[in-house]
Amino acid sequence: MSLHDLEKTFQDKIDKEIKIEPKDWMPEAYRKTNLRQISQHAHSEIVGMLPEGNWITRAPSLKRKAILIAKVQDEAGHGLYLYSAAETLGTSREQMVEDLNSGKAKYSSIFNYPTLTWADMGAVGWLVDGAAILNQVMLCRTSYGPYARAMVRICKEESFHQRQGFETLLVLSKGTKEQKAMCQDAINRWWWPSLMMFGPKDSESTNSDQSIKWKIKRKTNDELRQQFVDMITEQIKLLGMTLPDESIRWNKQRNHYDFGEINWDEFWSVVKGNGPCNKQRLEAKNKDHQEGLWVRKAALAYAEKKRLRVTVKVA
Ligand code: BYC
Repeated sequence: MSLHDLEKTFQDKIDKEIKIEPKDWMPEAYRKTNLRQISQHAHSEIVGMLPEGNWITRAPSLKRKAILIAKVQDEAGHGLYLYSAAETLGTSREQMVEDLNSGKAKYSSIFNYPTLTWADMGAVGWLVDGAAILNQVMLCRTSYGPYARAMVRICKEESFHQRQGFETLLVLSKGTKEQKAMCQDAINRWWWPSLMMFGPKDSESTNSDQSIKWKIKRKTNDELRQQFVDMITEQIKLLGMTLPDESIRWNKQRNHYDFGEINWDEFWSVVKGNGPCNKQRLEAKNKDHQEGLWVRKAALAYAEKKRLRVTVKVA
């Protein structure tokens, strides 16, 4: 088949909603775009464990500690499903980890902000996982099979994360004057960075047009961001708190909430490595990697021992 015919068959499949699988022919740019997005997504899950892990030893009760440990463990699992999906595109886990640790690979800007108080655990769950879930529900229908299947399971767990975050804030919002203030402060600090999670505005998004044509993305960055603003502006009423944006108001013509301008200079500065915690996150990842070497070696030695035992039995 000529290259033209291969490309046509490939696009026809996508148009007919047939998933692209690892052994199918695909344009090199489709492979690269998926690899870029899936590996960035995996890195975000893994780096995302750090700001939350920060509060495991300081959770206010045994119950809160158990819930937080479960959530952080879920994030590790999400990272692993996603690394496995990315590996089907012809790269190795080692290479991806090296790219993350060297600072070459991107991960979500949101995880370069600090978690200063217990209320941040609520705000991260409600706002950060809330933003993530909107994006990820769309990705359950993405055109690359292994990515779409990983997302189905991830979304089930993310909806638990969002609810636990909201419930944490709900308790604080009904608490003492100090707890209410802590709740409002966390919302104030996490609101704008959460809006930035959806990526640059559509006019600045270099990858969106092609990704939408290939149905890797089904909605644009601005469409998802608007959906998030509409959802959170309603949910916050139940907390009796406010969003730190005076321009939020219902727009009858658009049937959506209007909202203020995002600080895009801050967004790009964080993406380029100059956010409040970029350096700290990479240092932590590199330290963990070095300190975990004996665990990786032990796991490999155990796997090899098991393999030899099976070989002897078969023989
Ligand atoms: N941060 O052309 P665009 C979670 C980059 S983790 C950093 O619009 P695209 C959780 C972008 O990579 C949730 N960089 O890109 C875990 C591109 O640069 P390159 C993570 C960003 O890919 C633990 C450039 O800007 N979710 O749920 O079409 C605890 C131009 O952007 C960001 C995912 O990763 C950003 N925010 O669209 C709690 C979802 N935004 O690569 C929660 C999967 C943009 O060309 N990813 N950039 O050098 C996606 O859906 C898409 O990649 C994005 C961006 C919507 C994020």
